Amino acid sequence: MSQQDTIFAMASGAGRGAVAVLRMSGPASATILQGLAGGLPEARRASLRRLRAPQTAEVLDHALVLWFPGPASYTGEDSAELHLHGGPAVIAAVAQALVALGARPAEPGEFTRRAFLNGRMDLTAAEGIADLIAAETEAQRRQALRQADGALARLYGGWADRLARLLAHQEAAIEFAEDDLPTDLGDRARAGAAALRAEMATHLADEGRGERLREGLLVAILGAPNAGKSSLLNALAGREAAIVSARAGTTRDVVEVRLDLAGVPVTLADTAGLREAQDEIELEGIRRARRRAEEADLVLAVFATDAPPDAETLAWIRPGAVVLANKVDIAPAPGLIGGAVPLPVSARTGVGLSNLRDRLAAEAARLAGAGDAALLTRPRHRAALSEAVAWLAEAEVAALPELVSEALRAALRSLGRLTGRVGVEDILDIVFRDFCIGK
Ligand SMILES: Nc1nc2c(ncn2[C@@H]2O[C@H](COP(=O)(O)OP(=O)(O)OP(=O)(O)O)[C@@H](O)[C@H]2O)c(=O)[nH]1
Ligand SMILES: [Mg+2]
Repeated sequence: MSQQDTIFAMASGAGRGAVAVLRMSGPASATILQGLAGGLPEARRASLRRLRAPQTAEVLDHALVLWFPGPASYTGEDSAELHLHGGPAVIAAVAQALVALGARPAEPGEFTRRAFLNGRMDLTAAEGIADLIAAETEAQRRQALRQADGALARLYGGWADRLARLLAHQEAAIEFAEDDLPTDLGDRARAGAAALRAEMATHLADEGRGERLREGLLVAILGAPNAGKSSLLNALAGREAAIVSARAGTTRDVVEVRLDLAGVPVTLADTAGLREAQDEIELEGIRRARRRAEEADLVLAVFATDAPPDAETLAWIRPGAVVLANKVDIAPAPGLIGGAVPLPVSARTGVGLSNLRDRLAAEAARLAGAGDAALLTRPRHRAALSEAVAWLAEAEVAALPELVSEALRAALRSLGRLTGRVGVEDILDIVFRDFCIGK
């Protein structure tokens, strides 16, 4: 996978369409485009061209051609876009011509990888672009766009800059102890490390909201057989996704539907009714129900108003759980169930369902996303930042200046891995720029 290769790939989705966008990038882009379109069009302007097969000169398509000379392109390299007629035969013929002219099909993510390698974006922005393409809901789209725009790159890059400066001061204090430097450089480095660590710790204490928004929430519906779990799932999904019957023990497997709750993608899982079962299939269903409840971000504990609350579902009423009293059409909801105020609903008549939707949307907003703040979105971010925080803590208590230096350097490396810019070399530049040491 050489960066010297000129690569191409469809930028638009698979299948037939009015237009298919093919993207090319790499050092031979200009030559290849000349060979295919008979000349280089004006940069960054759409031009209508005949595309010809290199050997036979047969016209393959009439296409809009865009030429993006590097470095001011997405990848930073010379690149081009061909807006073809979107049929499979057109695409195949043009791809064949590109290969004949010396390009090769791109690997997954190779354009963005090149953009990163050419310094067009940091790693977190590249991840943001992947997330933007995968985004299914409004809140996901907003979070991904923020990240692709460099919100995390700026935050983490800013921290890395401050850290590099602290390290430079600390190194200077060691190297040039004899010279005419301020004497409290070491103390300042420690204080700076403490301030930085506090900011990072605040950013980390987000209860996983950014990660949850990116991945989607899992909400598990739990309750005794016949409580009306499957009926509620169907009501919320707006379709008959799960089988409902008057027989206790109807649902055996986990039945899942996807919902969009206030912009947060949610997987709502209906589960087997919890009880002391004999049947081995039902037992397996109940095991799965419990497992799903353990994994869930939110549990909906369902009780029927015409039956006493069962012990196991009561045990699932943990902080944050949503408690439902279903079937209020046949009996009134009790004021409290297991110490919690239940939401009165009827899956049959629809009473209380809009309250339930509002409540779920509020819970989703609480658990995932945070309006305008830039949140970390991947375990990778959390791991690297936690590492940096640990090293900063180390720097604050280290006994020797050299150890402070070591710890700061390690913290900087963690941040460097996070953004993908691991340069410790630039510290020297900062030393000399900040201190004018020597003559
Ligand atoms: N009157 C009334 N009946 C309901 C309501 N919700 C569900 N039912 C009935 O209760 C019975 C059980 O409903 P299900 O949705 O299958 O219950 P479940 O909790 O999924 O039951 P299992 O899958 O066996 O665990 C069915 O006959 C439903 O029609 C309600 O709000 N009011
Ligand atoms: Mg059911």
